[in-house]
Amino acid sequence: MWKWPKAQLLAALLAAVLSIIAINSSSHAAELYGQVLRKPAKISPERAISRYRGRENLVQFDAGEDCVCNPGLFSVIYLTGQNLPQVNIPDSVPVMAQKDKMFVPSVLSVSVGSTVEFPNLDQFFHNVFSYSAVKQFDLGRYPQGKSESVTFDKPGIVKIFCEIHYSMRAYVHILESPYFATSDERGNFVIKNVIPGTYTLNVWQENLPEIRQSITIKNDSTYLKIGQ
Ligand SMILES: [Cu+2]
Repeated sequence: MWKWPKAQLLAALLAAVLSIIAINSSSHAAELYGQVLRKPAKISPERAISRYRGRENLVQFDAGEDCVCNPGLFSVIYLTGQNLPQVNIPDSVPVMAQKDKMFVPSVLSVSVGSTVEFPNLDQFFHNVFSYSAVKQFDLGRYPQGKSESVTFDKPGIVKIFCEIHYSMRAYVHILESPYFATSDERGNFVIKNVIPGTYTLNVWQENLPEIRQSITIKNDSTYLKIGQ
């Protein structure tokens, strides 16, 4: 049997160890977290009633614990730039349910290529459709316990409606970046496993101008307050 000369073997081992250390340090990932503090866009009371039936009082900023929130309370925060890692489709299927005549959640962000389930959890029929340029579809009417799905294969924003209940409205954000999050109703968000570097930070919120600014992520956690 051929044997490695001792010195060569040691050198090979050392090279292997060094390459593992290099991989680990270059892939050291950071966390970007923070809070979006922009107030939702103001809409007239008439529009609020038709669009957020039962949610009129929640157009204000201070959402309660049991928030049945209107879409304007949520933000989508995402990083764009050069040399982004590939998006990965998680094993868990993203869901936008129909519950109490609302889409829940009313703002959903997913990786491009994701398939979203739209289960009906109400005791009456709903329908899910969109005329958005990014994805046009109509899932027809279906009863409680049924679910239909849509695969979103292009990036962009898709507005979602129900043709039976005019007040139902939601947004699906389809992202090409692996670095994104939807804030909770208080604006809190976390984006994990970001490779340090300089990116463009994008912040979307319904009916407000989108924020775009440069951001440098270092090796540790970065906390951000946006829009105050
Ligand atoms: Cu409906």
